[in-house]
Amino acid sequence: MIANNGRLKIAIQKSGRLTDDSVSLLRACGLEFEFQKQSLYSPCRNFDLDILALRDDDIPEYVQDAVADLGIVGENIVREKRAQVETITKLGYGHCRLTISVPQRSTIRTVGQLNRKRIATTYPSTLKQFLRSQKLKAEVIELSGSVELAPTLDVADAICDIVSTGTTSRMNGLRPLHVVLPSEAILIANRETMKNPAKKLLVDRLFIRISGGLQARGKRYMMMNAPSSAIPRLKRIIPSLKSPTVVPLAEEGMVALHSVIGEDVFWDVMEKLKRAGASDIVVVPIETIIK
Ligand code: PRT
Ligand code: ZN
Repeated sequence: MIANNGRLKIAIQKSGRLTDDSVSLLRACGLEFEFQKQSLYSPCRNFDLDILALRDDDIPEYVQDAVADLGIVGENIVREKRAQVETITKLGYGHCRLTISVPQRSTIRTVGQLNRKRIATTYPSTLKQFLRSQKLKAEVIELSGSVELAPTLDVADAICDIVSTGTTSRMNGLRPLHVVLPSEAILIANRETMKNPAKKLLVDRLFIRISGGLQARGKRYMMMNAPSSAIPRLKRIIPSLKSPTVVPLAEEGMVALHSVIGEDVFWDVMEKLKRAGASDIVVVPIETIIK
């Protein structure tokens, strides 16, 4: 049932690894709201949107059942719950991978050798689907947590669990064997919401803001002065998305060049630009890029 007050509802994780980044993402979209972990609803003051704080495991189903129109949750949870929802976009945070690992001393070296072995997991559905796809018969042992302890307790020969830095695995004497599913936070939508013109309009407005922030991520805006004679040289150095904007300056024979640049290459490029004749180089952060 879609609540009919016309406002969108977006579900985000109440308290956990995705919470801070999800709140920051919504704030970066210009949304004004108080977010309190204790309260279920946080209404936005300047957009027809209410934020619902929920356990991440419940989000896919609540979006599927229209308790919320939208949700931000790990792809791993959406897959595991087999939720019938629409994925709108990946969000670039909460990166991790659902991984099959075995004890360091295990003789299992290939996925094929998992046949007839015991694998402990909190992701039974995704694991079973993977085993079927590999035509493997293994016993899936469903646990509710602390999966990494299962081999030590001799409850399992392998585990299938979320890995991020890999520290937990290493500390428990496990080595990765196979990545079943790479995952990150994604924005999902209820299918009926996307067919409702008024709600779809709100979703589109929100999506433009979110993708603007995603486009701007890792990019800076760079401005510099240079003699016009240096333009061809400078243009070759700047790996911008489009050709840089060139603006004439009041001083005869001088121009200003503006360009978007990736922060990963910025220092290298800046040194080259200086050597090629650029001066007064100013670099500023970009909040959003609307295409
Ligand atoms: O209370 P609630 O049910 O909402 O939260 P939760 O405790 O179930 O989930 P939470 O907050 O731990 O994770 C939310 C989402 O973050 C997950 O569904 C993933 O999409 C994503 N994510 C990213 C992770 C990790 N990184 C991660 N490292 N989820 C879990 N982990 C676990 C991992 O299983 C391991 O046990 O963190 C531990 C440390 O990982 P390493 O490899 O960095 O040592
Ligand atoms: Zn959870």
